[in-house]
Amino acid sequence: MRRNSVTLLKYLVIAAIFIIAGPVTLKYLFGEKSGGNEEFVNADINHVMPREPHEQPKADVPLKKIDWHNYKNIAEEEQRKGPGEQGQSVILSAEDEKQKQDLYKVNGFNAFASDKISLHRSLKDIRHPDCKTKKYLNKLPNASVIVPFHNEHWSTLLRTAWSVLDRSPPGMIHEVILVDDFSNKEHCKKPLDDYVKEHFTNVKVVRAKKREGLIRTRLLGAKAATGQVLIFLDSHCEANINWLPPLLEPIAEDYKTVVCPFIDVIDFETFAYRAQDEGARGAFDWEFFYKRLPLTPDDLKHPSEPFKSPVMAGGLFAISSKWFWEMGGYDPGLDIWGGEQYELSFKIWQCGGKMVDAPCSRIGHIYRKFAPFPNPGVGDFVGRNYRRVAVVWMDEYAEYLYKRRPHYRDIDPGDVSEQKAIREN
Ligand SMILES: [Mn+2]
Repeated sequence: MRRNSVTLLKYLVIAAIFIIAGPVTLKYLFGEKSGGNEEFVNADINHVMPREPHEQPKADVPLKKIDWHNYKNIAEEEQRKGPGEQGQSVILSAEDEKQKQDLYKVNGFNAFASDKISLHRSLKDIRHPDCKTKKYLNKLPNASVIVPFHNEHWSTLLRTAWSVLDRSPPGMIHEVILVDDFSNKEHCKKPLDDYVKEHFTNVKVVRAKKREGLIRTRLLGAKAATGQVLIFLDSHCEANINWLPPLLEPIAEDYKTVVCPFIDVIDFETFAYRAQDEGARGAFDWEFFYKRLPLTPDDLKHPSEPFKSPVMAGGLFAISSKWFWEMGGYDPGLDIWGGEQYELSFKIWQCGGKMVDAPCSRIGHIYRKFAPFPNPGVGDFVGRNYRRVAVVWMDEYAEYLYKRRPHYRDIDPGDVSEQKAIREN
């Protein structure tokens, strides 16, 4: 029990630093518009970078908010019937059950069941009721959606793209970029190019020339993107009703705000869609395992309002392109995967930005039953990433990490001078 209270104390210290680092967030908490949204007003789809933030909106022009719901689309989706429609489970026949194993093995989820479901399947609207009447700024930035993948299953990858396009206001998705991390499944190659060419106008496939890992694959997508906001998604997601405006509005108000959606659960076996919970703040323990902490009493008073969260889960978030690149993107010295969510989170708030979770933006994600890919076989790359993050961003708090994982002290983090320079500036 004593250990628990010590741990709690440590979290509180981190929280205190967060609050000191981001006093500007208080303004947001009280619903005041922080200005600066002018930078996106009159954004046209080819205008890549937002205007300079020093151009403030004229005080006498009120910001107009509108209802972005596409009611025609919602009504059509409510009529849909078939396997998995309305976010329901798929029931496989006894014959199908015998056939599902091969696809299960290479995906870590029931891809055979996914193939029974339409690429345009409907989901149930499980948002908080307040979200259904919420209005957002009438001018919002456009977004490039970046979907890194390695050997993703055909129907789950395409359903990710379709759900994004089907449930977004026209023109707000500047592009969807499918970033192929050197897949070797046949369908990920020419068949994917052909499908994209035939069915989409604003989806493109970008390919790595060798296996890069998740972090560098995301960077590859970000470099190819020309939208004002970058939205990173996993390759087996389904965006739910009106998911996009709640992600974009906090960024329109302050380009240094990074926004995460609520991540719902798509069942790895049945593809049923359900809530994970109704929100939590991101955190970590001193072995760098991601943790979720309860919302504050104040957050609970406004269940449809974005709330501050100091650490992102990592896979799904929206960030202005301007802010992402001002911070140098991800540390390119991080290898494959692991620790990048901490690196970016620490960087965001230590460099004067903030992070919020938007409860009205919900995106389903398939949490796999097991990891189907072999270990890359390049040693403890996760440990090295953690060591790098600790050396650059954690000062004396790195000691808590080393206390639990003493061997991190001896890992060579490589050259971190560039990352330290980003922190200094
Ligand atoms: Mn995933």
